[in-house]
Amino acid sequence: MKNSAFITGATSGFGRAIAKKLSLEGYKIIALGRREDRLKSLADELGNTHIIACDIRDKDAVFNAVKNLPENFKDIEILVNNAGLALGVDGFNEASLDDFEVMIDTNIKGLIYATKAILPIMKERKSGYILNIGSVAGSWPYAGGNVYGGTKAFVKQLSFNLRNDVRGLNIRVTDIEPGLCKTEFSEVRFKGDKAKADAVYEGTKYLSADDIAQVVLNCISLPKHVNINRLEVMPVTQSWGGLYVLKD
Ligand code: NDP
Ligand code: 8X3
Repeated sequence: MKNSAFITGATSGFGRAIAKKLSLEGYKIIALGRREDRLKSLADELGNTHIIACDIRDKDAVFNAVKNLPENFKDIEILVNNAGLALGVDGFNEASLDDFEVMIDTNIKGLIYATKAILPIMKERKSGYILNIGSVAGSWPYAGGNVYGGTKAFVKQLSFNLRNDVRGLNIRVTDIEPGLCKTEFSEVRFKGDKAKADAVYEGTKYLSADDIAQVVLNCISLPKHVNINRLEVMPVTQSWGGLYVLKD
């Protein structure tokens, strides 16, 4: 049995697929998310899984959960900071400030809480790998991407800066930046409007959550002296739209 892999947002999409993939590789899984029923069914399916049903925005809950990990799950080698969401595609002026705050609190502050709680364990063990799930939205602007893209640009830059701060500790850091992938992401973004969510993926070949889980596993499987700094992954069907020029 390998060490523990701590995965945030493990109730759905990438997180769930990554938990399954790493479990098959022999890692013990620590799975965090809000939907406890889903965490329980994941644990039943995988075995050797410790579940943490909490909101990543709840700083005390995150720190307490890490502090109170069962003894045999304390050897965290892998942290996948995956929990996150986009809300809406409105322009900045029309979009809801509450939605902005949820994205900032989850994608930025939640990621900081989990990393701050777990990094001392990796430092102590002088070994670890932090994989942050960024997005193409952190590099490439699009209409309605405003604050969501901003949070993912933060994830990228924090990942780079973290690399400097863990120098000498034998800890790897990678920002994985997926493009179009069908998960519950768009249902969340369109607040349960399934028709709008489905339209995002209609008529094209998108990535699967398992593709991203495989990318995570590929990174982990590289020799320990190799650090991928950022890894952008799109389906072949996705490319850039070019710059927009307003004409009279
Ligand atoms: P899903 O909606 O399928 O999964 C999101 C996961 O995040 C769920 O497990 C959810 O769990 C968890 N989560 C959300 N908010 C919280 C919270 N407050 N506390 C704890 N957990 C939370 O989407 P994806 O799998 O696609 O998204 C995973 C990550 O990938 C996100 O960071 C997203 O921004 C990013 N991403 C997605 C892309 C895509 O096209 N799908 C592309 C690029 C990046 P629960 O609701 O149970 O709490
Ligand atoms: C998710 C990908 O293009 O919808 O981060 O922002 S995108």
